Amino acid sequence: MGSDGESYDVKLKLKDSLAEANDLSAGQAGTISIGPSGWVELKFPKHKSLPKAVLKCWIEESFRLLIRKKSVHNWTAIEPSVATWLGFGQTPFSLKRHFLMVLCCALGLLSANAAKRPNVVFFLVDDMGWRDVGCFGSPFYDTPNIDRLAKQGVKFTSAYATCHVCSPTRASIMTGKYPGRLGLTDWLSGRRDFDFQSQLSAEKLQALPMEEVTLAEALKANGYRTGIFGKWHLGNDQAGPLNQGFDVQVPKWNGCCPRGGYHPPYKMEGLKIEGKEDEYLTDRLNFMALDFIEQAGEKPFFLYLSHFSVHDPIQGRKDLVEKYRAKRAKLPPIERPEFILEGNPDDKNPLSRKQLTELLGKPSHQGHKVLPQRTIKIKQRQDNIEFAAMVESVDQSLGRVMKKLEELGQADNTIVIFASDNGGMSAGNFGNPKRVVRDNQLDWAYATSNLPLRGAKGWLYEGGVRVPTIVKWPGKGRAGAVCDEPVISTDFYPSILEMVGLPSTPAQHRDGKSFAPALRGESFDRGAIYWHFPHYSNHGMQSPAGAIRDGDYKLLEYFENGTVQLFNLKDDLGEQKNLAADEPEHTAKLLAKLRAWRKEVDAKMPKPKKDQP
Ligand SMILES: [Ca+2]
Repeated sequence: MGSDGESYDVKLKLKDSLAEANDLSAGQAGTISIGPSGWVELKFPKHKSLPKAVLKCWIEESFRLLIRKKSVHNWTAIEPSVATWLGFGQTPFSLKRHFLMVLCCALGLLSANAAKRPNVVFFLVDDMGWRDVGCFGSPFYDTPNIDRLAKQGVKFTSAYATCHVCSPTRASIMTGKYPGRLGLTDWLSGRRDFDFQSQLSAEKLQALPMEEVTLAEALKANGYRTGIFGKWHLGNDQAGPLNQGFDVQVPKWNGCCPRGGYHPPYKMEGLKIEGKEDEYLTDRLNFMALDFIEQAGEKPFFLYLSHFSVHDPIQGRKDLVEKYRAKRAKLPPIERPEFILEGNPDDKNPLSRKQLTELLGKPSHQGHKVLPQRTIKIKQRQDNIEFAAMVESVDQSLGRVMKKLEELGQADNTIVIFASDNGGMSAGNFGNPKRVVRDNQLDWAYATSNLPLRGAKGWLYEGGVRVPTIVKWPGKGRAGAVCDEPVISTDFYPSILEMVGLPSTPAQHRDGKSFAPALRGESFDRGAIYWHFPHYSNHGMQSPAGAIRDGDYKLLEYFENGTVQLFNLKDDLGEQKNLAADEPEHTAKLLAKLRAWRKEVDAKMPKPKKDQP
């Protein structure tokens, strides 16, 4: 099958509007030949520019591949069964992969003499807060290697995650699209509904759709060897990373958190354990990622080192825990309280900061659980020795990667991105509203403090969404520079394409904007950015909400009762002074802009309870 040596016409059918908009060669015919070995060859003798256009079409929009034998008039759409006949494979998943391979082959002929593209290391830390890094102002955690990277690259001080929990941000990194547009708006599989809610959670996807051309697929299509080490959290089974552009996945585990914790046995397939007593998951993933770098050979590589750390369970490596036990003992006394109270900003009678402070001392608001009027406690100090040890082991991992790149002579040809997927876990996880955290479990339930930012992982305040980010672009980007212009997770996709010298694919990464100009030191204006979380969070009892940041201002709109908050981040980074009543025109303008954006992306909203059966 597929080895008859005949030639076929082939063309791509695209959505008409997009083809016109991008002036692509949609509808042009080429030939596809199937050699004796079953290998597929794509030729376009009459349209020499088409292979590039084909690749662009495929990346930018869903397509149908149409074929016909040279002697037959009618076109036929390739269906899975026909794909088998052509030697493509049997499922839509493999059709996607094999078609990509064909295009690689075709493009490879054109670019065989091109210089090797730069490698890309995307070093993603889970749940690392904006203040959890030395060069971002941590008073307690030691991160010499991350700090060194900041001296070699650009430190983004207003970088944001597209969501305050894991999966949606990861989906944005992989697609360049907002979670609201994708419909993947909560962590997978998401929080279930509880009685305290006045609304029901919006519908949401449970996996990254296969038709998205992920960042990994875009790089793989251009000759990259691709590997994910650590957390995926964008779908199980066939929705795993091996069907979304990655050649290598370690471990074979798509869940949110390390299944067996950070100490062996890890209970995840594909991790080598050498049986040392001090074996530690972050180190193990790191060593296996170093092997991947070594094995890349002549090909450029894309290493997505997506550590499970510093997500809970909060379990540090033992030697580092002892280091921080000693360091904490020498800390001067911290003047502020260990916790403050936060309520639901959308409460019909929202509690003021003064009231919350008074309630903190009342018997009714003691303990660590969901307290009256949906209040919870948020940690205000960085003094958790288990968490500090987790942070430093991640830092050591980055240091080993940089050392390996130096050893292999690849440091000057490797782009390194350091980022986090959401803010620090300074609020406990009350996914089960009946959970009670005992006093001797506080270090496991409250990881860190995001001060001076308000809120925590799970909140739309800055503490939930502002994250540390550093980008090193050797030879092209600035070294030791600071950029305070906002950027967000959708921007990595087009930025990486530009940095490695590939054309942008705006229909795919349509919510992203390349920040390469900012790296070069050119003027850069990101424009407004948006958040959409039509669910109840695990890390607080606040109302579902959306938000917009535009210039210095940030507006939050809550969906239970319609409360709006407006903050000027330039003057009020801690989001304490709500300007909504003082600046009604500005508030109305941003609110209209946020709502127009929701309409444009067709964002799903929470459902009222009364409409449910
Ligand atoms: Ca996370």
